[in-house]
Amino acid sequence: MSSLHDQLCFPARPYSPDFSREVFETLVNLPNPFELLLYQPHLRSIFTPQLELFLSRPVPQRFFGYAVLLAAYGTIDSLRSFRLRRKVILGFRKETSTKANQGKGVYDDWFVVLDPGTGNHPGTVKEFQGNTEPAYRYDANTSATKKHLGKDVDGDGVIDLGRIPEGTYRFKKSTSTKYGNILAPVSKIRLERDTNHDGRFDQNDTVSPKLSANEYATDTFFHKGGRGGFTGSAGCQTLEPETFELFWAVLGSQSEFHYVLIRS
Ligand SMILES: [Ca+2]
Ligand SMILES: [Ca+2]
Repeated sequence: MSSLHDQLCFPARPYSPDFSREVFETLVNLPNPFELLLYQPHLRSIFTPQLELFLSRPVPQRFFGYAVLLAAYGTIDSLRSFRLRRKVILGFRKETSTKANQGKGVYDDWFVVLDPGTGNHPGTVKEFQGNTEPAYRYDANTSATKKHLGKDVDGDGVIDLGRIPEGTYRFKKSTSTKYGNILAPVSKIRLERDTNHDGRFDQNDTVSPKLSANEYATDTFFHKGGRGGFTGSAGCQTLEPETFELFWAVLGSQSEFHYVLIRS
Protein backbone atom coordinates (compact mmCIF):
# COMPACT_ATOMS: atom_id res chain seq x y z
CA MET A 1 0.00 0.00 0.00
CA SER A 2 1.32 3.44 -0.84
CA SER A 3 1.96 5.87 1.98
CA LEU A 4 -0.59 8.51 2.86
CA HIS A 5 1.89 11.08 1.65
CA ASP A 6 2.16 9.39 -1.75
CA GLN A 7 -1.59 9.09 -1.98
CA LEU A 8 -2.33 12.68 -1.17
CA CYS A 9 0.61 14.71 -2.32
CA PHE A 10 0.98 13.60 -5.87
CA PRO A 11 -1.04 15.51 -8.48
CA ALA A 12 -4.46 16.25 -7.09
CA ARG A 13 -6.90 13.46 -7.75
CA PRO A 14 -10.60 14.05 -8.12
CA TYR A 15 -12.96 12.57 -5.57
CA SER A 16 -13.78 8.96 -6.27
CA PRO A 17 -15.16 6.20 -4.07
CA ASP A 18 -12.11 4.01 -4.68
CA PHE A 19 -9.81 6.82 -3.70
CA SER A 20 -11.64 7.44 -0.41
CA ARG A 21 -11.52 3.74 0.40
CA GLU A 22 -7.81 3.62 -0.30
CA VAL A 23 -7.14 6.70 1.84
CA PHE A 24 -9.39 5.42 4.62
CA GLU A 25 -7.56 2.11 4.78
CA THR A 26 -4.25 3.90 5.07
CA LEU A 27 -5.65 6.22 7.74
CA VAL A 28 -6.92 3.48 10.01
CA ASN A 29 -3.61 1.68 9.72
CA LEU A 30 -1.34 4.62 10.45
CA PRO A 31 1.25 3.37 12.95
CA ASN A 32 1.14 6.76 14.68
CA PRO A 33 -2.29 8.40 14.50
CA PHE A 34 -0.77 11.80 15.27
CA GLU A 35 0.68 11.64 11.76
CA LEU A 36 -2.84 12.36 10.65
CA LEU A 37 -2.60 15.95 11.88
CA LEU A 38 0.01 16.65 9.21
CA TYR A 39 -2.42 15.63 6.52
CA GLN A 40 -5.66 17.14 7.75
CA PRO A 41 -5.35 20.42 5.82
CA HIS A 42 -4.76 18.49 2.62
CA LEU A 43 -7.57 16.03 3.32
CA ARG A 44 -9.90 18.98 3.84
CA SER A 45 -8.91 20.45 0.50
CA ILE A 46 -9.59 17.20 -1.35
CA PHE A 47 -12.72 15.83 0.31
CA THR A 48 -15.61 18.25 0.12
CA PRO A 49 -18.15 17.81 2.91
CA GLN A 50 -21.17 17.98 0.62
CA LEU A 51 -23.80 15.47 1.50
CA GLU A 52 -25.22 15.65 -2.00
CA LEU A 53 -22.06 13.86 -3.15
CA PHE A 54 -22.91 10.90 -0.94
CA LEU A 55 -26.62 10.49 -0.49
CA SER A 56 -27.32 8.81 -3.81
CA ARG A 57 -24.42 6.37 -3.50
CA PRO A 58 -24.55 2.85 -2.10
CA VAL A 59 -23.75 2.34 1.58
CA PRO A 60 -20.16 1.08 1.22
CA GLN A 61 -19.17 4.15 -0.79
CA ARG A 62 -20.88 6.47 1.67
CA PHE A 63 -19.18 4.72 4.55
CA PHE A 64 -15.68 5.37 3.21
CA GLY A 65 -16.57 8.90 2.15
CA TYR A 66 -17.79 9.84 5.65
CA ALA A 67 -14.92 8.00 7.31
CA VAL A 68 -12.41 10.10 5.39
CA LEU A 69 -14.31 13.24 6.41
CA LEU A 70 -14.03 12.07 10.02
CA ALA A 71 -10.28 11.81 9.53
CA ALA A 72 -10.15 15.22 7.84
CA TYR A 73 -12.19 17.11 10.45
CA GLY A 74 -12.18 15.06 13.65
CA THR A 75 -9.72 15.00 16.51
CA ILE A 76 -7.21 12.22 17.01
CA ASP A 77 -9.39 10.95 19.88
CA SER A 78 -12.44 10.67 17.64
CA LEU A 79 -10.51 8.70 15.03
CA ARG A 80 -9.00 6.52 17.74
CA SER A 81 -12.47 5.77 19.07
CA PHE A 82 -13.58 4.82 15.56
CA ARG A 83 -10.56 2.56 15.19
CA LEU A 84 -11.67 0.89 18.43
CA ARG A 85 -14.95 0.10 16.62
CA ARG A 86 -17.10 2.69 18.33
CA LYS A 87 -19.79 4.62 16.51
CA VAL A 88 -19.16 8.29 15.79
CA ILE A 89 -21.75 10.97 14.98
CA LEU A 90 -21.01 13.47 12.24
CA GLY A 91 -22.99 16.70 11.86
CA PHE A 92 -23.17 18.56 8.54
CA ARG A 93 -24.22 22.15 9.06
CA LYS A 94 -25.72 24.24 6.31
CA GLU A 95 -25.29 27.79 7.54
CA THR A 96 -28.82 29.20 8.04
CA SER A 97 -30.01 32.46 9.58
CA THR A 98 -31.79 31.96 12.89
CA LYS A 99 -34.47 34.23 11.39
CA ALA A 100 -35.28 31.76 8.60
CA ASN A 101 -38.82 30.35 8.45
CA GLN A 102 -40.27 33.22 10.50
CA GLY A 103 -37.72 32.52 13.22
CA LYS A 104 -38.89 28.92 13.62
CA GLY A 105 -35.65 27.47 12.26
CA VAL A 106 -35.08 24.96 9.47
CA TYR A 107 -34.27 21.25 9.55
CA ASP A 108 -31.66 21.67 6.82
CA ASP A 109 -28.65 20.05 8.51
CA TRP A 110 -27.74 16.37 8.66
CA PHE A 111 -26.54 13.92 11.28
CA VAL A 112 -24.70 10.82 10.22
CA VAL A 113 -24.15 7.85 12.52
CA LEU A 114 -21.01 6.18 11.29
CA ASP A 115 -20.72 2.60 12.51
CA PRO A 116 -17.30 1.00 11.97
CA GLY A 117 -18.78 -2.50 12.32
CA THR A 118 -17.28 -5.41 14.18
CA GLY A 119 -15.55 -8.62 13.18
CA ASN A 120 -16.97 -9.75 9.89
CA HIS A 121 -19.63 -7.06 9.84
CA PRO A 122 -18.69 -4.26 7.46
CA GLY A 123 -19.05 -0.63 8.46
CA THR A 124 -22.30 1.12 7.74
CA VAL A 125 -23.96 4.54 7.92
CA LYS A 126 -27.34 6.12 8.55
CA GLU A 127 -28.22 9.73 7.77
CA PHE A 128 -30.87 11.82 9.54
CA GLN A 129 -32.10 15.28 8.67
CA GLY A 130 -32.04 17.69 11.59
CA ASN A 131 -30.93 21.07 12.84
CA THR A 132 -27.77 22.40 14.51
CA GLU A 133 -28.68 26.07 14.94
CA PRO A 134 -30.95 28.04 17.29
CA ALA A 135 -34.25 29.56 16.20
CA TYR A 136 -34.81 33.31 16.48
CA ARG A 137 -38.07 32.64 18.36
CA TYR A 138 -35.83 32.31 21.42
CA ASP A 139 -33.86 35.51 20.74
CA ALA A 140 -34.19 38.26 23.35
CA ASN A 141 -34.92 40.78 20.59
CA THR A 142 -38.04 39.08 19.25
CA SER A 143 -41.50 39.83 20.51
CA ALA A 144 -42.94 36.77 18.72
CA THR A 145 -42.52 34.77 21.92
CA LYS A 146 -41.75 35.50 25.54
CA LYS A 147 -39.40 32.57 26.07
CA HIS A 148 -35.97 34.08 25.52
CA LEU A 149 -32.83 32.00 26.03
CA GLY A 150 -29.07 32.50 26.05
CA LYS A 151 -26.46 34.35 28.06
CA ASP A 152 -25.11 37.87 27.67
CA VAL A 153 -21.53 37.84 26.41
CA ASP A 154 -21.08 41.35 24.97
CA GLY A 155 -22.14 43.20 28.12
CA ASP A 156 -25.18 45.09 26.82
CA GLY A 157 -27.42 43.40 29.37
CA VAL A 158 -29.33 41.48 26.66
CA ILE A 159 -28.97 37.68 26.54
CA ASP A 160 -27.48 36.22 23.34
CA LEU A 161 -28.44 32.96 21.59
CA GLY A 162 -25.62 30.48 21.16
CA ARG A 163 -24.72 27.58 18.90
CA ILE A 164 -22.04 24.88 18.92
CA PRO A 165 -19.14 25.86 16.64
CA GLU A 166 -17.75 23.41 14.10
CA GLY A 167 -15.43 21.00 15.91
CA THR A 168 -15.32 17.74 17.86
CA TYR A 169 -17.21 17.16 21.12
CA ARG A 170 -18.20 14.24 23.34
CA PHE A 171 -21.82 13.49 24.18
CA LYS A 172 -23.38 10.89 26.45
CA LYS A 173 -26.84 9.39 26.71
CA SER A 174 -29.06 10.91 29.36
CA THR A 175 -32.72 11.66 30.01
CA SER A 176 -34.70 14.83 30.50
CA THR A 177 -38.14 15.24 32.03
CA LYS A 178 -39.09 17.50 29.13
CA TYR A 179 -37.65 15.58 26.16
CA GLY A 180 -37.13 11.98 27.31
CA ASN A 181 -33.98 10.54 25.72
CA ILE A 182 -31.24 13.08 25.07
CA LEU A 183 -27.53 13.24 24.34
CA ALA A 184 -25.82 15.67 26.71
CA PRO A 185 -22.30 17.15 26.44
CA VAL A 186 -19.71 15.33 28.55
CA SER A 187 -18.06 18.66 29.36
CA LYS A 188 -18.94 22.30 28.84
CA ILE A 189 -18.82 23.64 25.30
CA ARG A 190 -17.65 27.10 24.27
CA LEU A 191 -20.46 28.44 22.09
CA GLU A 192 -20.56 31.12 19.43
CA ARG A 193 -23.19 33.76 20.26
CA ASP A 194 -25.20 36.11 18.07
CA THR A 195 -24.52 39.24 20.09
CA ASN A 196 -25.80 41.72 17.48
CA HIS A 197 -28.98 39.67 17.03
CA ASP A 198 -28.84 39.72 13.23
CA GLY A 199 -29.46 35.96 12.96
CA ARG A 200 -25.86 35.19 11.95
CA PHE A 201 -22.77 34.03 13.82
CA ASP A 202 -19.74 35.86 12.47
CA GLN A 203 -16.97 38.35 13.17
CA ASN A 204 -19.52 41.11 13.82
CA ASP A 205 -20.45 39.37 17.08
CA THR A 206 -18.29 40.36 20.02
CA VAL A 207 -17.44 39.05 23.47
CA SER A 208 -16.53 41.17 26.47
CA PRO A 209 -13.51 39.60 28.23
CA LYS A 210 -15.31 40.09 31.55
CA LEU A 211 -18.15 37.85 30.38
CA SER A 212 -16.13 35.12 28.69
CA ALA A 213 -17.43 32.56 31.24
CA ASN A 214 -20.87 33.07 29.66
CA GLU A 215 -19.64 31.68 26.37
CA TYR A 216 -19.81 28.19 27.86
CA ALA A 217 -22.81 25.89 28.18
CA THR A 218 -23.58 22.33 29.23
CA ASP A 219 -27.23 22.34 28.14
CA THR A 220 -26.75 22.03 24.38
CA PHE A 221 -28.38 18.63 23.92
CA PHE A 222 -29.48 16.38 21.10
CA HIS A 223 -33.24 16.15 21.58
CA LYS A 224 -36.59 15.82 19.89
CA GLY A 225 -37.53 19.04 18.16
CA GLY A 226 -40.90 20.46 17.32
CA ARG A 227 -43.34 19.55 14.61
CA GLY A 228 -44.87 21.93 12.14
CA GLY A 229 -41.52 23.23 10.97
CA PHE A 230 -40.41 24.60 14.36
CA THR A 231 -37.01 23.18 15.28
CA GLY A 232 -37.47 23.95 18.99
CA SER A 233 -33.75 24.73 19.29
CA ALA A 234 -32.11 27.44 21.36
CA GLY A 235 -28.69 25.98 20.52
CA CYS A 236 -29.45 22.26 20.72
CA GLN A 237 -29.15 19.69 17.93
CA THR A 238 -32.75 18.75 17.16
CA LEU A 239 -34.57 16.25 14.95
CA GLU A 240 -38.28 15.88 14.28
CA PRO A 241 -39.76 13.47 16.84
CA GLU A 242 -40.17 10.51 14.45
CA THR A 243 -36.67 11.05 13.05
CA PHE A 244 -35.23 11.32 16.54
CA GLU A 245 -36.64 7.88 17.41
CA LEU A 246 -34.91 6.36 14.37
CA PHE A 247 -31.67 8.17 15.23
CA TRP A 248 -31.85 6.93 18.82
CA ALA A 249 -32.42 3.34 17.71
CA VAL A 250 -29.32 3.44 15.49
CA LEU A 251 -27.16 4.60 18.44
CA GLY A 252 -27.75 1.14 19.92
CA SER A 253 -26.23 0.20 23.26
CA GLN A 254 -23.22 2.53 23.08
CA SER A 255 -23.54 5.26 25.72
CA GLU A 256 -20.93 7.85 24.73
CA PHE A 257 -20.08 9.32 21.32
CA HIS A 258 -17.70 11.67 19.64
CA TYR A 259 -19.63 14.26 17.66
CA VAL A 260 -17.80 15.95 14.77
CA LEU A 261 -19.64 19.01 13.48
CA ILE A 262 -18.57 20.10 9.99
CA ARG A 263 -19.62 23.05 7.86
CA SER A 264 -21.26 21.63 4.74
CA1 LIG B 1 -28.78 24.96 9.15
CA1 LIG C 1 -24.63 38.10 14.60
